[in-house]
Amino acid sequence: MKKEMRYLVPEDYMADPAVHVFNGKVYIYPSHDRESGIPENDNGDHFNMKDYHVFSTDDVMHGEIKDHGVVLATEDIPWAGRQLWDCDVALKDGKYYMYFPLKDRNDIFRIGVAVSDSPEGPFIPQPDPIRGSYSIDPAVLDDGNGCYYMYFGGLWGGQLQRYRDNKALECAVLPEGAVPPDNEPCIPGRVAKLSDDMLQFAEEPKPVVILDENGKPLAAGDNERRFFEASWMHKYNGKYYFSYSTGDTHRLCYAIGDNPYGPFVYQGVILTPVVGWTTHHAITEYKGKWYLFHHDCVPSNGKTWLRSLKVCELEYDSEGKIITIEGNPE
Ligand code: FUB
Repeated sequence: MKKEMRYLVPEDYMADPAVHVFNGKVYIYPSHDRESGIPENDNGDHFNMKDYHVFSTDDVMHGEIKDHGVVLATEDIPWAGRQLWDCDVALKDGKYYMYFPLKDRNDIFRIGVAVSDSPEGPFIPQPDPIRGSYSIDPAVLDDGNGCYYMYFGGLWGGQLQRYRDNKALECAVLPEGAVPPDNEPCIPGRVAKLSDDMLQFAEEPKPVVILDENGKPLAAGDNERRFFEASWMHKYNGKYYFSYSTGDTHRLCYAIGDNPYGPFVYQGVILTPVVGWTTHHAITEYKGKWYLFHHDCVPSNGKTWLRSLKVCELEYDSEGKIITIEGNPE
């Protein structure tokens, strides 16, 4: 389906939106792309971001998008190496917790936490990353019952292939093959409940298993459906919708489960490929309508590391299936 699309911050490059409604307003927490001169590679070194802005609005499609300025920067983070990638923010007991992936000084991605009294920041970072954290793209679900869950992980430059059972491997392993006998399961994203103080994992991260129509975990070579990065979780009619990017096939897909841990059953494509390499999103309800926040590289003429934030409406059919949206229709 073709949709009315809006570029949200045309004056700058922003990507990877996380979006929540706090105090009756929509708050957008994107990555802040910039030109750092680093050549493009499969490790994602060209995504060399170093700070975050926060934006807010009370009219998603047509209202003013207010820029609250820089709310966290690498120079403020005691353990920082490089590359501030996709973040998310959660509210608990009047405090706002920003979760962010950043490489430490050994060039290993960890997930950090920064705290604020306001959704507009500034966010004050904790001295160390979350114990036992790894990889990228944290997305936090407030389950509405006092429990918060972090979904995370990303392949290739996101380093998820370097871990099995939450332990670092000596050598990264990317399984392959979509058909027997090589149909190894794909590397799953991860989910972990957060501690009561929101600053640590309350448990060892678990795999986010996505099943196909036959009840089998999606295979590693099933590149058009398997998890790559960009986890997001939302609830609709009491079900848990886990959505994600397929990375090298450039789709946003989703799977549905009955609880925050899954398993989730694959459903289909939310957004067809956009101009650019990465695709990344947030799904949020506001004033009775659902929105898909995402990004593309049209304004930068296809420079994959200079992405622009977009939004359009998202709709479900009568059975709760998301109606597929065309990324960049002609
Ligand atoms: O912005 C850097 C990385 O690109 C994100 O962490 C991924 O999800 C992809 O959008």
